[in-house]
Amino acid sequence: MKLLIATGNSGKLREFQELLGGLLEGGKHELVSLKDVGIDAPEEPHETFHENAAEKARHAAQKSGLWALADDSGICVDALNGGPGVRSARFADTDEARRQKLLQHLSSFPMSRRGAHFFCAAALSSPDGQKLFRTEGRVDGRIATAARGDGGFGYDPLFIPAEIGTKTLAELPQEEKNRLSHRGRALARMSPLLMKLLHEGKLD
Ligand code: ITT
Repeated sequence: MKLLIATGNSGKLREFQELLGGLLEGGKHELVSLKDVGIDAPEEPHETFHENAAEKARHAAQKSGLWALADDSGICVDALNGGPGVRSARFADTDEARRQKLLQHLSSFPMSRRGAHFFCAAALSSPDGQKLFRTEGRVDGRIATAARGDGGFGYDPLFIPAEIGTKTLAELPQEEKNRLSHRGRALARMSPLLMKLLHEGKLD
């Protein structure tokens, strides 16, 4: 059985593969990417993470004829009224430019006013797009005053998880990020369904 991981973001794809690795052990399952099946990532026209995640999963499933798993995620900063939030990818053109822009917006804010969270809406669609399963996850923390660390991707060098306290997500080993991240939590909630799908080939 093949499961399509419907993302055009290589950092996310790597994390999906790591997070789903355990579920796939011992079975005849295969994770395939959008690149493998030659499908482009769809637009993200909606105002909520859940609607965008559903759109991405359905689009990829219907185009490929496979079950497809997608996420829509982003960083929500208290001092920016939850922004860039669902527009995190569109905040600037590159990861580096997005991090610089966020640091600039918060330059006058002390640590006590740099609260933020990462949010992930995950969606799993049946090949015909008729069945859709959704979960979500979040991790709370603060925005650092400068980028630190080489791990992860995107906004990770700026985000200090509350339960860690000092290091950014990009300074943690990848397994540690996966354990506490918004994506790790959303997929942990999806995993009973994924287990059933991968072992029985369908979901009711
Ligand atoms: P797909 O839609 O193809 O999956 P995308 O990068 O466009 O890829 P999103 O629309 O969900 O994905 O945008 C997410 C944005 O939030 C993007 O800028 C990411 O870098 C950032 N982001 C999401 N999860 C993150 C994480 O775990 N660590 C760092 N940044 C993250």
